[in-house]
Amino acid sequence: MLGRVHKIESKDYYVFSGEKNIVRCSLRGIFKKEYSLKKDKQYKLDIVAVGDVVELETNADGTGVIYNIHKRKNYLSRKAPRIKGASYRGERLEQIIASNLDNIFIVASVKNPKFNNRLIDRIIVAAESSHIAVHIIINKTDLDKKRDYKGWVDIYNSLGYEVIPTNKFSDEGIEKILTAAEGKTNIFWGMSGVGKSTILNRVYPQLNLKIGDIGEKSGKGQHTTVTAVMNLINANTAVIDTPGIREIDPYGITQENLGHYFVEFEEFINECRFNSCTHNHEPGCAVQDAFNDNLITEERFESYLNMLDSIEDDMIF
Ligand SMILES: Nc1nc2c(ncn2[C@@H]2O[C@H](COP(=O)(O)OP(=O)(O)OP(=O)(O)O)[C@@H](O)[C@H]2O)c(=O)[nH]1
Ligand SMILES: [Mg+2]
Ligand SMILES: [Zn+2]
Repeated sequence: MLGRVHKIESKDYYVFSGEKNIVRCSLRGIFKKEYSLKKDKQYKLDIVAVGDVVELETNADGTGVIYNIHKRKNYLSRKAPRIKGASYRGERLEQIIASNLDNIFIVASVKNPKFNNRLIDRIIVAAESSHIAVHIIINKTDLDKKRDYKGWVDIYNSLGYEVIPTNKFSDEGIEKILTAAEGKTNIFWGMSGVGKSTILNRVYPQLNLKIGDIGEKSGKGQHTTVTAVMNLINANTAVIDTPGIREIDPYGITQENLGHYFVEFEEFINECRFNSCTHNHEPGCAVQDAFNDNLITEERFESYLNMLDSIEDDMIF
């Protein structure tokens, strides 16, 4: 039987078999065995990810066993936080967030938590490098009476990304999300507390996802959503709600290839004098020229340099 992974809770894999039916599965032992054998050269943290297409057989008691995992069309990932993912050489493993994705809705809020364009740009890099179509939701517009967020709408629109302003007190943007998401697998990702679950509940009231409390003391966001969960809206449409993140280092991005995931650099990159140009200090850099000519915004160029600076050496592939 074919299925698609709905959510993972420690060793339990919940799998959609059909649109309405969820089977609690375990993983056939062979996977775990192969996995631990490879431990020393292990790159990835997870064997199975939310969104995976799997083959399962069911037991008499209604539970199931996953015996095959189909090759992923693509997946979204990041470097695992150091403590959890550190292997014996202290490298960071790849943490897979979800697989087989068409769209990502990057959710940010104008305030509470503060708008963070660097985080958006990091998620864009992760998405672009995995060939996932980017949409940006700017939520909590009710908290920005001066409408300062519109500058960001212009910046991201000019890059070709759809930007959807929303707030929980109006229907603005709901229809746009519904339309873009229809017939696709969609993941919602962003900082904790920006309103991912709130938005999903408004677009698909049947989901009834848990929402964070207002008036939390720290203002830090307390991770109301704790694991990624894929829900089916209809036979062809799936949405994945995710736990909020504080930071993201995209996996597998090097200083030399980072520029390729900043879409507005693309037309200049081939004009750089050096093939390995990182568009930072090198002479004859067409990207820096473009920035100086105001063809690339300061916001994005700074974000690029910030990211370039934070890239550490990946494992050798
Ligand atoms: N003022 C305002 N508050 C909002 C809006 N949308 C959501 N909130 C509030 O923001 C808080 C967090 O909302 P959630 O939907 O739980 O946020 P989340 O992104 O799912 O958070 P995590 O699950 O922790 O990642 C809740 O108190 C919501 O009521 C909005 O448009 N305006
Ligand atoms: Mg949530
Ligand atoms: Zn360059």
